[in-house]
Amino acid sequence: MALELLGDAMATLIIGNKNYSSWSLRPWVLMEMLGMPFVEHLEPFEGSDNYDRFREFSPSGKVPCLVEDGITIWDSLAVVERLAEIDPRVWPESIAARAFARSVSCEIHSGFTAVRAACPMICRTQFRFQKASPAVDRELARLDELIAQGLETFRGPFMAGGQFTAVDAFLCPIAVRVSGFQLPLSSSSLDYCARLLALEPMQRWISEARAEPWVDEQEELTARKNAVVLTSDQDL
Ligand SMILES: N[C@@H](CCC(=O)N[C@@H](CS)C(=O)NCC(=O)O)C(=O)O
Repeated sequence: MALELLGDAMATLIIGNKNYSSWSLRPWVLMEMLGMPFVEHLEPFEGSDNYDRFREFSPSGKVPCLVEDGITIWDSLAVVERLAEIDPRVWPESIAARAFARSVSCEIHSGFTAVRAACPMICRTQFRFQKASPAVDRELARLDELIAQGLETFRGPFMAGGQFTAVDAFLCPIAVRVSGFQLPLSSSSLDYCARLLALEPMQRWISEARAEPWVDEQEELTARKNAVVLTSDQDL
């Protein structure tokens, strides 16, 4: 796919499969929640090696990326920072809330590798997680800690106050994993995750994910190694 085919009238957000692409979900849900106009272009994963095909539009060979007036911005964090230049509501207003939101977003972006590896985001399947490990337990405890800190300090209902901002977008894929794998978190963290999943764009993302025909066997097998399948729209 050549970039010219995407059109340049409006920013185009190129995403992967809604069922699996946790990184794509972040800028997508943020733009949807803020009502930012964009064209969605979904480029499905085909097998385990999409690098050459994705390199035609994304320098890293990965999604998401944002194409705007012939400029390509790749990596979800860079995309979110570009969105912040366009719309100040991307980050919270107060310095303290902004500092917290940015720190948590970066921590999520570079961390939580044990939970990410053990519990891939799979929207269509309901699992029960069974492979606890010290690394996963530590990350879940940290997740509880940072959600509690955000809600207590900024008084909710979102992570850095009354409005949905980028930090909530970064937590949306985690909310899918928490619910999809029944991960053990505190009741206030579970309530916060449920609040994210109830948002209209999240409901739409999940129902569109469930309607997708593509199956990523590698992700599905990873999940099945670590968890029992409770309900699935997809037999392997
Ligand atoms: N750090 C990158 C990670 C992007 C990433 O890993 N994207 C995955 C999809 S969720 C991808 O494009 N993988 C290529 C592939 O599966 O072939 C970001 O934040 O955007």
